[in-house]
Amino acid sequence: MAAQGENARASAQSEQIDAVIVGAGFAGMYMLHRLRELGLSVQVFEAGDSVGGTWYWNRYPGARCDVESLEYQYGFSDEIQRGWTWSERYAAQPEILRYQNYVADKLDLRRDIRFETRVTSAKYNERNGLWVVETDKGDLVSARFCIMATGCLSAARIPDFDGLDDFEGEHYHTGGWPHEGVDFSGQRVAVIGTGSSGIQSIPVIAEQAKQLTVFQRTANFTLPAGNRPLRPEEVERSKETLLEDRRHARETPGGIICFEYNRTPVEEMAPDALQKELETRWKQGGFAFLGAYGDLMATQEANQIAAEFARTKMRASVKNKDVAEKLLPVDHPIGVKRLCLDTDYLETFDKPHVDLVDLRENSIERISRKGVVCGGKEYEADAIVFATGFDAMTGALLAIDIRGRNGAELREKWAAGPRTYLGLGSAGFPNLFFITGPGSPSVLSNMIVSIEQHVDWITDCVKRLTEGNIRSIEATREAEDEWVAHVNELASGTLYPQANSWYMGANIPGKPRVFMPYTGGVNVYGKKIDAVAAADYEGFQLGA
Ligand code: FAD
Ligand code: N01
Repeated sequence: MAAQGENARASAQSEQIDAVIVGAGFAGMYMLHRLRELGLSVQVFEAGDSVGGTWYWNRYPGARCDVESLEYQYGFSDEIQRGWTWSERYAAQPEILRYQNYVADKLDLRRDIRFETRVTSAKYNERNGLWVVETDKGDLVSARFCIMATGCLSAARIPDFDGLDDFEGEHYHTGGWPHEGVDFSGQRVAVIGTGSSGIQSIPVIAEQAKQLTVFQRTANFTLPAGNRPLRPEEVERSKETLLEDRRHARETPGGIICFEYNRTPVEEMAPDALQKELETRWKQGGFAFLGAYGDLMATQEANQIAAEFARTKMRASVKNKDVAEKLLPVDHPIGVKRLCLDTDYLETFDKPHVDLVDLRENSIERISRKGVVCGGKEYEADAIVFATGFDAMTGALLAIDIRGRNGAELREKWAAGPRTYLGLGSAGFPNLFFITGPGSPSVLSNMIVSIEQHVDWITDCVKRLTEGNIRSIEATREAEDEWVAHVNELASGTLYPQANSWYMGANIPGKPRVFMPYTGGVNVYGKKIDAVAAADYEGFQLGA
């Protein structure tokens, strides 16, 4: 009850508005726009000094999207999309960030965003039904709605290596790259991590560095992205069809339409047809490969065929046969960790100044003053790049002290894994929404499609509450329990739990091993959340 008293005092002193949004990436920006359209007073808080989220923070060399640019953009405004022209099949980080700034200008978003301000706590005051939000800059704001647009991949993480403080060189995390860039010319560089960020940055860093040592714990499936400049006619065509295309994208499992899934199971395909399908899709580049046949992601046996095809291609890309074998993923099915798309990643290891250290033989013991120590050997480096990923999906949310009814802590509630209803709300936390929260398709999809799906749903919900004079909406325990069980059951019927992935929380020591995203697809999920809304928010309790 002390927390209640504290909250009551805080809300008496605080600025009062309709809604707080935390985060100004793609999600927070669009949410702000939609709530303003409803005539609500809104305050966005963003830790960075500008908009962009992922694309503001991840400025490492080689950073670019892996969903094609023509699909990795907002689809809610014809005017916005017609005013922007993408230059490459997969846009590089600076271009995506410029696009986000263009949207922020166009919609005049910045005036409601407080930058360089991190939200530290959000506490629900049951007496007046308001959220009291506090920041590291001393802001205290009360709002009826609190919307977390904090991102699934925004809590960058450097593992707790002993000795890092003693390292005499510079170190960087890909997810917090210096804005002014880094010049590695003439330097010996160590890169730790070979996920998407490592695989994108290693070839570019190798072009500059005098010596590059890559520390690989798990080899990943990677295939050529097939990046290229976009042809003017395809850009123009996309401008004519984008809004219609986006409607179609919502009807697909991944929110992507640039390739089609072949529904035929592998055993029904003739060997030459199968080979042709795999070859064509490999050449096409991108995620099309995972749609080569119907059961590729369904059974171990079927998956193994595509995995072996990929390994053969990967092996052929590296001349040094010993190194090639080390770069081959052998401990997980293809597609159950995010597939990596690269430009000359494997070929980089044939360069005389690039070395691979396989951490499956010896893990990193510590960081020394001079470099990285592993297997009793010190690998000297002038700079270390941590491409070591994120505390994904829950990290940014649980970094905030979020308390609901009776002062209950979200951290405590989620101690054994996140519990949400539809990935949008959590029982005991009224009027608190998550955009692309755990339990929704989120990271298994084109994220912008999923973001728009959630923002539109939340907007309709807020409209229903305000127009209906309803004070609050809150997931019921029963609906939440059923949803959590459903998400787990779906995941356990797939190959996903077979990998030590960040989807499972496996990259963070001590994090509960739970498969966090919803595997049923954007299309199926969209129908479910629409049906819930149509049934006047079935599974939620609406408070008078
Ligand atoms: P973010 O962009 O992560 O924004 C969240 C914002 O919230 C951040 O700016 C952060 O500073 C802020 N924030 C968090 N906590 C607080 C707090 N307590 N107080 C104040 N501010 C806070 N997805 C795809 O679909 N396709 C891709 O090609 C793709 N490429 C990616 C490449 C990289 C390098 C990475 C890391 C991710 C990629 N993703 C991709 C996923 C990407 O995160 C999403 O596509 C999308 O950008 C997420 O937008 P968001 O607004 O939800 O979150
Ligand atoms: O992070 P990751 P990321 N010692 O977690 C290793 C999106 N994204 O930033 O696999 C040694 O995938 C870790 O090893 P292991 C995309 O969704 C997209 O690369 O845990 N190594 C792994 O190799 C992606 O999936 C793009 O065994 C350690 C690496 O660090 C997500 O963001 C580009 C270690 C981390 O890989 C995250 O990608 C970039 C330790 N103690 C990101 N701890 C596009 O292409 C971790 N590692 C669009």
